[in-house]
Amino acid sequence: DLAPVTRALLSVSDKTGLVDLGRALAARGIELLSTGGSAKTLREAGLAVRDVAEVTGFPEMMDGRVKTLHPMVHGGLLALRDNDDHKAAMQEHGIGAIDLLVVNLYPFEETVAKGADYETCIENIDIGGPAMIRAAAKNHGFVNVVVDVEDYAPLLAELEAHDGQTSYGFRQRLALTAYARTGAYDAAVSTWMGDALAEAAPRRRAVAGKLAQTLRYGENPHQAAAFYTDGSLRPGVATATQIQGKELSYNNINDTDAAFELVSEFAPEAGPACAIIKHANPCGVSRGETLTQAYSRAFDCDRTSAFGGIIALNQPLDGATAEEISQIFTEVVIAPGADADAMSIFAKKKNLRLLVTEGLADPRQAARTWRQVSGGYLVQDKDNGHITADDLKVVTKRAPSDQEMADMLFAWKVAKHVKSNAIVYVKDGATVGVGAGQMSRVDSCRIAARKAQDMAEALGLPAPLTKGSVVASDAFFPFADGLLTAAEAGATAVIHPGGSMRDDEVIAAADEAGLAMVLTGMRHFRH
Ligand code: 93A
Repeated sequence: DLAPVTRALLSVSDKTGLVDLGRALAARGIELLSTGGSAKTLREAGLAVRDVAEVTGFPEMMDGRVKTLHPMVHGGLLALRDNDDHKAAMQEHGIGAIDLLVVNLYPFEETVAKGADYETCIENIDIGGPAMIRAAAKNHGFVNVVVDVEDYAPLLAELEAHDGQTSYGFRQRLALTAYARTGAYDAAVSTWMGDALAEAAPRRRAVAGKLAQTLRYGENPHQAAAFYTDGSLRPGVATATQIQGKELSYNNINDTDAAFELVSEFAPEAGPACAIIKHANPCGVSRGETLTQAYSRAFDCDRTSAFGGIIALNQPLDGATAEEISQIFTEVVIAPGADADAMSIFAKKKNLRLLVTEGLADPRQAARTWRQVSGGYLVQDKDNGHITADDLKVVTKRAPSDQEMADMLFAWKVAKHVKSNAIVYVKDGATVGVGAGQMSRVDSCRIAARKAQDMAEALGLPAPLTKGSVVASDAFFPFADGLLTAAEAGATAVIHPGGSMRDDEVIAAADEAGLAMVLTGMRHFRH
């Protein structure tokens, strides 16, 4: 199943490693064909190259839109070397076989990420490149196709190992990579067009992704896993720089994303904020006078769960906060920067992963989320819903105080990031109890209150911090029971969407208990 490589076509936008590759191929006596810019680069390095234009008998034309789209090229890639008809056709038309294709495509994804205009993006849709890649990959029985600079070295090693030939298994793997690339490329085009046309219905889009990291395993050690990025340059776990620590795991990436998206709700201009995440749910979120205080107050919400958690900060990490964080075991810290003090303190904690981003995520930015179900995908707009104090409707006899109002808006932002049924108690800009992921709302109310009680005992406080707190619920209270549980825990004000059949009953119970209640008219389910 070994096949020799005697003629190669090189046509690359990213010229990284091109000259070295060309030189190594030429040293094996492999003839080099190439397109305009690639040929120029090779020639300037002193290599002998034949222009594709010479092979096709047509100049590259129409600003390069048509350069390799020709039977002399595609015949050379697609001809079956062991088929008499194909051999006769090659003979008759003077088509030479091309055994190796090296292509990387016009940088469409990068052009989109840079925010280029519509025409520029269109011009960066590569046509000839994917056509050749698909042809060569189809004919992997004989032809090698390389679409990634990372595969240059393995290709040369393969040629070396087999005296200028490649094995069938090797060519198959190259073909698989090639189709993954062309598939992702067209998906990126489709995603971009969907955005450009503000096409609300996601049904006309394909999923785009680029393999960023092969993970050690998935959610559990027996599950293989990988991380794909979508080419967006937005601040977040996918674009962050890792300063130190082991490779991120599947669960780390998921939780770090949750932590960073949550802390990004809090504009740095409004003061420091910290979110601590466990299993994609916050176990403490707080504002503070300082970053250290924001962290400590977040930690005090649920010290037990915070162990081994993921911490996100909305301002650059400083030395004092790094020192405080170092007191317990933490998996990941993500922040929009870290100063020298912080880095030297963390350097002693080899296992702690530190990620820095360039700024925060924009929680209002439009985006899509994907979820897999058996047999398909669910696609929806990202929940970038947002409310201000003006959107709230006070429905109780008592109106909330300014402090209650500020805390309710804080609690509401946190609740959006808690798995449903979400219940979040907040006092003075810090969560004091979080109930997440329960099948009944009243259980989330009870669990959050119970955890606050436990923390009060652990910290030696006279009363749980839920006393005098406000409470947010991600969806309406279907009955008064959840509300009454919150009142019993000491909550004095409640924020929720409203809209239940029994709203009147729930409002009456709030009035009875002396609570202030506001309705948002917006739900934040998160499953
Ligand atoms: O404009 S194209 O779609 N038309 C073509 O016929 C064609 N052939 C190769 N783009 C085409 N290519 C692409 O040109 C390759 O995929 C590669 O990205 C680029 C290399 O051009 P150059 O060698 O001139 O820098």
